[in-house]
Amino acid sequence: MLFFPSLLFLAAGLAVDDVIALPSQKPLAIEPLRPKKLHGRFLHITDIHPDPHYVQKASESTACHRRKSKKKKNISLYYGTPYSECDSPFALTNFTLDYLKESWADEIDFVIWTGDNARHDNDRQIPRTPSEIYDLNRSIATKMHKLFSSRGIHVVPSLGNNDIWPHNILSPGPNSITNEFAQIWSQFIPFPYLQVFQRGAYYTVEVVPDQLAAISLNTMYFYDSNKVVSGCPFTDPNDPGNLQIDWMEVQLEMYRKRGMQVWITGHVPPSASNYFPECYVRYAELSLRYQDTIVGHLFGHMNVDHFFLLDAGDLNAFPKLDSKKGGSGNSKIRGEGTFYDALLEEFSSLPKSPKMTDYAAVNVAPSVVPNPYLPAFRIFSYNITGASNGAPPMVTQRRKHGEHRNDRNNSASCEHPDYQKTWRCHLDQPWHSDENSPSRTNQLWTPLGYAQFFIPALDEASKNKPPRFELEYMTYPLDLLHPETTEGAEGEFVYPVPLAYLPEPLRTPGSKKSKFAPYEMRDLTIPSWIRLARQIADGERRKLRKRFLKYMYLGGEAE
Ligand SMILES: *[C@@H]1O[C@H](CO)[C@@H](O)[C@H](O)[C@H]1NC(C)=O
Ligand SMILES: *[C@@H]1O[C@H](CO)[C@@H](O)[C@H](O)[C@H]1NC(C)=O
Ligand SMILES: *[C@@H]1O[C@H](CO)[C@@H](O)[C@H](O)[C@H]1NC(C)=O
Ligand SMILES: *[C@@H]1O[C@H](CO)[C@@H](O)[C@H](O)[C@H]1NC(C)=O
Ligand SMILES: CC(=O)N[C@H]1CO[C@H](CO)[C@@H](O)[C@@H]1O
Repeated sequence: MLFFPSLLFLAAGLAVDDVIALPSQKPLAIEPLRPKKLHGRFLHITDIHPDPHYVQKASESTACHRRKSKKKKNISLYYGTPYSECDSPFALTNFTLDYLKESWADEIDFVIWTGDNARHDNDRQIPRTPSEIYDLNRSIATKMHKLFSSRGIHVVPSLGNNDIWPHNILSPGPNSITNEFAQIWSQFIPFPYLQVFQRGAYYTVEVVPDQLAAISLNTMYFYDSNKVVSGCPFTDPNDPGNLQIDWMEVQLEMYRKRGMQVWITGHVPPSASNYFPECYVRYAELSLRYQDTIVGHLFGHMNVDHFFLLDAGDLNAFPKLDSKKGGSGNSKIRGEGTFYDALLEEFSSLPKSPKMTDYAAVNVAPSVVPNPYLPAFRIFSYNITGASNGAPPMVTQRRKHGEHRNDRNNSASCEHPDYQKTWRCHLDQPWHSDENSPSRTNQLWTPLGYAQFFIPALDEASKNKPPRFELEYMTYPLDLLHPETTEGAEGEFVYPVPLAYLPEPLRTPGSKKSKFAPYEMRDLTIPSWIRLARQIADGERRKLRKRFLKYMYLGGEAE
């Protein structure tokens, strides 16, 4: 609310300083939050999709809005209907957020929240309206603020394709949508980025001041279902997708110069099937060029638990050009078969000894909405050994100079008129990869793993019997659950998963095997993701492959 007057001026295109005298340089409201103590963990939550019209005992074919027949089958449940096409009742979103506050707010340092906070059914009898969408967001944003940012925990939201009306369509800002979200999220967006936000709905936050940042992207300008933008064409520098990537490049360069590390976050994952081809090329190139600065990529939207790799090979491929390809929303990666088949094919095509400079891993978290699976969220842990708690940042390690890629021989293809004016033929900046950076070798800020929690028995919950979040699985090997040395900034033990949230047998050291620890990743560096991808692709590791498949669809229908 504090922001309101200045926002009006910004909306009118005037610089704030021209209009009202502000105390020099001081942000208006958000003081940088300084958590008292780093825990080395954060929450990733996505696709909440609350639906104010959801009613109990309605039929699934009405999006759980109305009763249709007397049939007992497929009627909606009080806390949400698992494996359905319905959105979340407030009972579920309230339960989830309250649970997160009670159980996790004291255990985490920040919250990555990757969008879609409005219902997304297309019930013609109750059409979605902008004010309903804004209300839903406001209600969840207010709650997020109360639960987290008011207690010193940064919340980093990003815009989803259903947070806007009509869904999937967002024209270049400033517009009513970007202005509305600038207000709804005023608690979360640092003041210096508000003006940029009004133009593009992206911003960045230093989640650990001077040390670790998150960049929140507006993927609507990259998403090929957004029919009012042209998808980062090389010939249009003012395309909002190009402007956003330019901005992202500047942020990465600044953070790199400051020796900081960065999480890239957003709603629609950066895959060739989701993004306009030219936006995808630019995103992939930037991800690899700043491999020494980006610790990871966190996205939502798909509602399917998975990861995939960005690959330098994609930049050297010269496919048939088709900048506005058709198809809608949650399309499969490519070709026939399920999404799982496509991922398996991708993992299988990894070379025997991949060059680590050529990859980045993208993590896509499952949704809170039980459509079409079960509600879930992730608690990541990251290395805080050597972090300076609130004190001025330590002198950071100087990063290696960038290197020009000499294995890219585009000249033949780039002489072809079809390609001369595409990004592929103009991305010749040196790449900053460094084996000794947190994305490659476990050290301060390296992501270590995540534990995923879900509600397996949502169908057994009722008004008088609240559901329960349980551990679904973790990426850690069992021996890392019980650290033997003190590693915290204040010399305390740092557990990747607080012991109370582990199943009973795992709370004491000594277990050798557990169904909760199938991946046994020692950290979430790029080499670790590539190793896992290769293991999943290995026909001999059938058990592991089955687990990966199970987590994707949870026994529901494979898409
Ligand atoms: C009812 O549920 C079953 C199994 O969960 C599913 O196969 C079927 O398509 C559903 N019917 C409708 C009308 O949604
Ligand atoms: C959800 O929480 C809000 C307050 O945050 C409350 O007004 C609303 O009644 C709750 N709804 C349900 C179904 O629990
Ligand atoms: C690049 O490819 C072209 C045509 O295929 C070839 O003539 C040229 O020698 C190659 N250059 C390098 C540096 O490999
Ligand atoms: C964190 O990084 C340090 C090296 O800087 C390493 O010694 C330590 O084992 C890592 N901690 C964890 C929990 O992996
Ligand atoms: C549906 C809903 O939760 N609406 C809320 C939107 O936000 C306004 C103001 O913050 C509340 O008054 C509404 O109840």
